[in-house]
Amino acid sequence: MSIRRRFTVPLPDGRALDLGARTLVMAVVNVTPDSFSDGGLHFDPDRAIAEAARMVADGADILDIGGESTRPGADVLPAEEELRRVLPVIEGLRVRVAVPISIDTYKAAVADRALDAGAAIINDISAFAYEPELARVAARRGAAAVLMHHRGRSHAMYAEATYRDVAAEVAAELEARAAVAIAAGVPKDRIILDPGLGFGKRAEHSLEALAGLGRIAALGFPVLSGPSRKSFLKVGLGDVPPTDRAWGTAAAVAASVLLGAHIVRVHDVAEMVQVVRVADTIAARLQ
Ligand code: HH2
Repeated sequence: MSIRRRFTVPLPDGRALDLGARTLVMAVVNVTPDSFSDGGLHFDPDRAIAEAARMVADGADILDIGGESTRPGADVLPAEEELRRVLPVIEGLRVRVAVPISIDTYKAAVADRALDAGAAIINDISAFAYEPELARVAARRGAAAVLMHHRGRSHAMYAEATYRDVAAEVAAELEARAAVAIAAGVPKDRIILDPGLGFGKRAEHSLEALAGLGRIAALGFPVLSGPSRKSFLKVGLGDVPPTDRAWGTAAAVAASVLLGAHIVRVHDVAEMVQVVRVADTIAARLQ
């Protein structure tokens, strides 16, 4: 027996994400000079395209393209600059890779143009809270939507990080965001929920949100987990830099799969593909 429900999430291009049979790996492609984990590495579009193509060869099922860093204290980027970063990468990848492309943005204008360029999934760290218009873009365009839990904004990451029961509160707030998306016209079967590890959460909160992933899965939507290289891993690893957190990420990815995640969002694709393949074989045998 598997712990996971199966879902088919339709995409605007007629394809669908088949979720639950095996864990899908979403690869992080940050076209930014300042991301916390890999800042500047793929800032040049040609390098970003080459790196993303390599991630697909390594087993990525989805490419998540982001042009604005969400790290604590990061500057808000004008939509035009974000588009200047992400559009050439999406356009280049659409003709090079077969996997669905996701746009990591909270801006309606960016998502709309990214969908024109070939993206099929909107990944919003604010779950349509920063720009409510984004929900209407998702509805109109038939995009799949990842709604991530967050409190506050990235420049004040911990201002609202007070919880009594992290898993219950995160699940309740995500359920409310899903209701907002559905009210705006996004079909329920296109919505994926994410606990937002590290967002509006201190390390202890992220660990509790991850351990309580089942509470989110119980809401009846597919679940995405994004623990990759995040600072909450320092609770176990000590103060090592993000690029030295691959093994810690592996533990959190395996835990995510065993707790019911359908998709994991990661930087180290080849390594984490191995992790999810093995975790899947165990998850399939959970009683
Ligand atoms: N984490 C980050 C960005 N986007 N989206 C979802 N759905 N879930 C996440 O956990 C998530 C996300 C932060 O990681 P990264 O993209 O590597 O860093 P930065 O925001 O600094 O570019």
